[in-house]
Amino acid sequence: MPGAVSTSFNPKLDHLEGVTVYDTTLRDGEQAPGVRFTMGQKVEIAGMLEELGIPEIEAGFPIVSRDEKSAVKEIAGLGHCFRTTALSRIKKEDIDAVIDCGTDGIILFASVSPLHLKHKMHRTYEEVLELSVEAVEYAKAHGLFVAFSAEDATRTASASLIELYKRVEDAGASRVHIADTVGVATPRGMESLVRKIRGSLDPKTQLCVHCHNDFGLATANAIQGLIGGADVAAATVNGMGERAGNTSLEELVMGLRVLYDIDLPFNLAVLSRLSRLVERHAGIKISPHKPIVGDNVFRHESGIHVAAVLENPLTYEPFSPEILGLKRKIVLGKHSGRQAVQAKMEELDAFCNIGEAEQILELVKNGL
Ligand code: HCA
Repeated sequence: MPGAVSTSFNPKLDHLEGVTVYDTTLRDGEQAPGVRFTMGQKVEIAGMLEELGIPEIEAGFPIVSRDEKSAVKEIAGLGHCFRTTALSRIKKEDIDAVIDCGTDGIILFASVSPLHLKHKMHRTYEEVLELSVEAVEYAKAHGLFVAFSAEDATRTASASLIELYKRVEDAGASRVHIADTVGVATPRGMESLVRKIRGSLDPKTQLCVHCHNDFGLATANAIQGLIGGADVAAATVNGMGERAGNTSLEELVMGLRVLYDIDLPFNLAVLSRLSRLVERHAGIKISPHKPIVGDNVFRHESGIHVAAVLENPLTYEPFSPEILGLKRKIVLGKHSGRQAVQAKMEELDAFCNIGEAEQILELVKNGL
């Protein structure tokens, strides 16, 4: 990729060429405590996701409230290029709420992990299988694209998961999700689970990984799931979501692009603007060292780094800020060197000779 380091460290994996990413900022992202997007904000975020080139968005969870349902309906009616889906439990009233919204698809979710069966579903395993099949058939009969997510899949015995997936696949689900609901998967664990599930599904059934970031592994797990054979990964802008959040959209897209040279059809220059828009609307400030979009990602202070960056920025940057429509910044501070001072002066359309640069540096390092 022009403007990025060579990716020869990572193997080229041809099967990744066909993978896609979908966005769930307006559903799982908004489940971050305290976040409430207005209808206008949701429409604005959806518009920018379209500008990015996202192929699918999960627009919300219609049964949650009247406002939520109206927003999903509004977005579904805007005629965007992406596929719209909405979340639903395996309950008729939830599915009807999605149908009323006019989305293209539905994401049904249910859990068969022992913990969730006992303390959340309050059903037997067999009952959940039956209800899941009925829910898929009902949604399918209403013309929806049907995805089915096994919640808490990473704490569920793989034999139970496979049986559930086979039953919903036979009932008409076009995609099944492995949800790492509490973020306990590791990259190796996720890859091996994906391989097992992929091998037991009809090749036409799509497999999606939905990862949470409780151990900071959501992006790594999503990428490793795709490497293992998943077709789709879910993500949210800035990785926002419940608890420690979800796979971050910008990390996933740039990771696939730069580290694996996968040319997803995204307008990368939109990523940073999108991140700022969501940061503002969510009221959740992103950390300066947030990968890809944090303030410090293209700022350099250390003298050794700055000297090399001025000669060739890729010495200390994995890719150029211009790819994201951003600019690199040289920052003066206690770690600065002479060249940084001269570069800073040039940035300000001024000039200083070496002696002057040294005097300025003295002041910067030891206080004015
Ligand atoms: C949740 C449900 C879910 C569903 C994931 C998916 C999860 O707990 O809110 O759509 O595949 O993480 O299990 O977000």
